[in-house]
Order: sequence, then structure tokens, then C-alpha cells
Amino acid sequence: MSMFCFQCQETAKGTGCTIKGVCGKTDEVANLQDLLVFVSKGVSVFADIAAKNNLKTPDADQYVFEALFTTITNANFDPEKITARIKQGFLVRENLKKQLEQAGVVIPQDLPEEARWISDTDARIHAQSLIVGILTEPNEDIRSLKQLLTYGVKGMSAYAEHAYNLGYENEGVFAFMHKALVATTRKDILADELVGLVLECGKFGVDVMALLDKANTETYGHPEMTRVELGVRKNPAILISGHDLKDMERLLKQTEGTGVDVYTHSEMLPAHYYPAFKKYKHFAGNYGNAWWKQKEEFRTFNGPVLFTTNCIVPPAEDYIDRIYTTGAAGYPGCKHIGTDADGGKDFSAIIEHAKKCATPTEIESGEMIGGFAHDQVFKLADKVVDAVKSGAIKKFVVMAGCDGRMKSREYYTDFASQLPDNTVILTAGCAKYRYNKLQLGDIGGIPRVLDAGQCNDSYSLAVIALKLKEIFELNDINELPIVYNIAWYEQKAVIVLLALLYLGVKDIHLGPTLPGFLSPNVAKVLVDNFGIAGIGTVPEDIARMIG
Ligand code: SF4
Ligand code: SF3
Repeated sequence: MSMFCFQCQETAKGTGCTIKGVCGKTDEVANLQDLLVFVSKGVSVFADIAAKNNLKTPDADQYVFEALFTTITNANFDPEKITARIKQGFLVRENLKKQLEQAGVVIPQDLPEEARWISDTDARIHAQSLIVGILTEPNEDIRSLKQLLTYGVKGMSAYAEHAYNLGYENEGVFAFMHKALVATTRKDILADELVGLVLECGKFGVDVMALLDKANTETYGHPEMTRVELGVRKNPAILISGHDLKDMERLLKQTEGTGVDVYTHSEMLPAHYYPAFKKYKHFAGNYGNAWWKQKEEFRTFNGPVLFTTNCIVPPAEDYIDRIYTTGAAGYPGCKHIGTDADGGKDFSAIIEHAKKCATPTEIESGEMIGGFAHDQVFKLADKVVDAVKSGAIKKFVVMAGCDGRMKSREYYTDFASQLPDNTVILTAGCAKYRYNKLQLGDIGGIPRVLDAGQCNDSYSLAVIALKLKEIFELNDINELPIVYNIAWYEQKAVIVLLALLYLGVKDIHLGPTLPGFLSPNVAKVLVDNFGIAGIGTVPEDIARMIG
């Protein structure tokens, strides 16, 4: 075994990648990511002490959410970038210590190892990275809970960063992030306390998604019902992938008037739903499907691709020179566009690159519809309520989450197409690509697939559910005609799941497989208390969920 990682749904054999990641992550990068998480926890130890003494720690907050985002599945494969972040962590930690000393705060002597380890050379960093991994926690259940909590905080970090990039912060989220990470350093912590923290993580998951929703909608307007082109135009173009709307805005502004079009890929599709982006005439459409099909689709796109976040598939030699990264994303050999001293980003290199490339080859045509976040659905509320009352809509099926390359995910296409005509799918995240191009029709003008947006817009689905609960005067969210069949892949899906559990949602089906990081006992806690279940066959599950 040269590494150990079991944080995503595609982990080898459902138990852990031990030689190389199924995602393409090398053992070197996996071990460096373990060390980056370890160092982040050390920073959080001091930030947590500071918070308890009413001291603000903006540098530490930013460091921890950026560092953890870097370790999310398919975000960053670059050992040099990860090593640089590890080194940065030591500096942030030393500055924090000084800040505490200057404020007269007594630093405890019995600090965890995460807060004590110091290194200055790459060789020592690499040596240390081999011995700080997940398996250092010997108890299977405690390890499972510590990782579940860590993955929840990783997902939270990603959403906190997007909000931060738009100038929105929530100190409560940062304080919880540090508190949770400190808890995972404790050798004496018991399962009950960790279970409590996992549930509390869900509360802050709701908070961070609400914050990001506010950031996105106050900055770019409320998503509205939108038809998105799937075909191509005649200009050279840039494809933008990932989740960061600030980068989307920068790219649209900088490409305006250059003769270069901009297309969205995968999780950036929902950018089309925001009013602020509709004014850009060169904002062409969406190209391709979910992240895992990028090898074929990037070849035919012909132009450069900008990754603002995950999910990167290790690029093939014939197009790696067209891949650019920014923010938390990174891949060795790909050009990274960093932030200027004034906080801006200069995309001129990618724009010049696009001008020299052939125009995109058309792989699809037509259009698809989306933009059903909470505000748009509330505008349709009367129609929706009437349809429920008349029985035209029998059930809503939340099918949010992630897509992935496993063949077993064909289940979701079959499930969507075999659902009875009186059901409406509520979706968010890249899971939608399994069924958003099926012609499932509408119910009295309400499309049968309502796409709220990116994975973080699962928050919108919760807001819609809470509104329906109010309209129908119900006591419990579980009395609504809504069932949950969620597909997960990476750690943002973990925070979405914890947020739904916090909101009291029961009987969520999670697939295509349950997380490998859940020990049998921890899985049992989720099954017994929340009715979490896996998936079965499509007919069985439709019978079970729809009746
Ligand atoms: Fe394996 Fe997933 Fe970890 Fe990649 S992120 S190494 S596929 S568990
Ligand atoms: Fe997709 Fe990676 Fe999770 Fe944001 S882009 S949902 S998998």
C-alpha cells in the first residue's frame, strides 16, 4: 500500500484506493493531500483557540477553506501546488501563534501533533506525507466518523470559497470548520461526540449554502427559466468548467468584443440561468455533458478549457496544452491562472490561445431548459400547488447530486425514464446529465425535470420543500409528496447530504453505492436514525418510492 484514500464514490473496490487513485491521483499527490489536511488541522487548532478568545483570524479561515478545497476529488493533481500550500500553512500557523501571544492568550502545552509539526524542506514534507494518513486512526468507527466529518467540512469549504470570492462570509461557518477539524485531531474523542458534530456539520452546511445562494443571487440575480443552446456557433471559443461564478463573470467580461465565444461545461451550465450573464451576446451555450465524458468532448471542442474547480479528468497528451486551471484547481503541466495583487485574474493568455484554435465541432443540437431555483419555482407556486391538489403531480423526486463514470449509474437514466408521468424530478448538480436530455415532457406547462442549478443549489430544493410544507400546512417535511433518490460522488455531496439530514429529511436513497468510508456501525446509525438506504433495481425502487 503506497497511499490510502476512500473519500469518493469510485474508490477502488468500494473500500479504498491503495496504489493509485481511480480518479488518476498518484500516490505522491494522495499523500501530500493527506499532509495538507493534517497541516490545515494544525492551523485550525490555533484558529479555534483564537475564536474562543474572540479574536478574528481571516488569514487562517481563508487558508483552511482553500487548502481543504484543494483536496476535494478531481480538484488538484499538482504536487508542486500542494507542497506550496503545505509550506504556506506553516507560515499561517506561526503568524497565528504570534497573534495569540501578542494578545496575551495562554497556549496550552498539550497541543495535538497536527499543531506541533514543523518542516522546511521538500524532502521532509514528502517523508512526513507518508505517515499522516487516514489509517493512523486505529478504531474503525472513530476513523469513519472523523472522515465523514472531515469530508463534510471539505464540501463546506468549497462553498465557502465561492461565496468568499463574491465578498460574502459567515464567521459561524469558519468557527465550526475549525472546531470540527480540531475534534478530528483528538485521540480521546468518543463516537457520540463525533456523531453530534457530524449532525452539527449539516446545520453549517445549510448556512454555507444559504450564504452562497445569497452571494450568487444578490450578485447575478435570481436564476430564471432559461433555454440553453446545445449546438455550436462559428467562432473560436473557450469552454469553462467547474462551479465558480466569479470566474465566469471575469471570463465573459474579458472575452467581450474579442470574437471568442464562451461555452459552459458540466457544472457551469447553470450560469446561463442568471440574468447578469444573459447580456453577453458571445455567451454561446453548453457543450457536452457531465465531467467524466471530458476526454472525448474536449477533443472535439477544439479550443481551450478553463477549470475553475473540480472535476478534472487527467488530460490526454493531445489536448493537455489546451487545459488551464484557476482557483483551487490544478494539474501538472497545465497553465494555472492565479489572482493578481489587486484581486483580479488575467485571462488574456487563454483568449489569445482560443483565437488560434479551430471552432468547436458540433456534437449535439437543440436546447434544454433549466433555471428552476427557489425564486423561479415560487413564481410558479400556484400552478404547482394546483397540480398537486388535482393529482396531476403525484410525487416530486429529488434526484440531485453528482454524476460519475461507473456503469451502475445508468440506473439513474432508467429510473428517470421509467418514473410515472405524474412525477416531477427536482435536480441540482451534475447528476442531472443522466436524464436532462430525455424528452420527459411537462405537466400542465411544468417541465418534468426542474433543474435548480449546481450541486450547492440543492439548497434551493430544500427551500422549495420548506415552502411547500408551509403552503400545505404540514408539521413535518416528510409528510410532503417528495422522495429523495440522490447520487453522490465527491465531498460536496457529503455536505449536501448532511444538510438534508439536519433539515429533518428522512428515507433518503443514496447511490449508486454507499460510501466506502462508512464503517458498518456508522452506516447503521444513519440507517436507524434517518432511514438512509441504498438503491435496488429500478422497478423495485419506483414501487417503493412512488407506490
Ligand atoms: Fe480513489 Fe476517489 Fe480518493 Fe481518487 S478521490 S484516490 S478515486 S477514493
Ligand atoms: Fe459534479 Fe464533480 Fe459533484 Fe458539483 S462536477 S456535482 S461531481
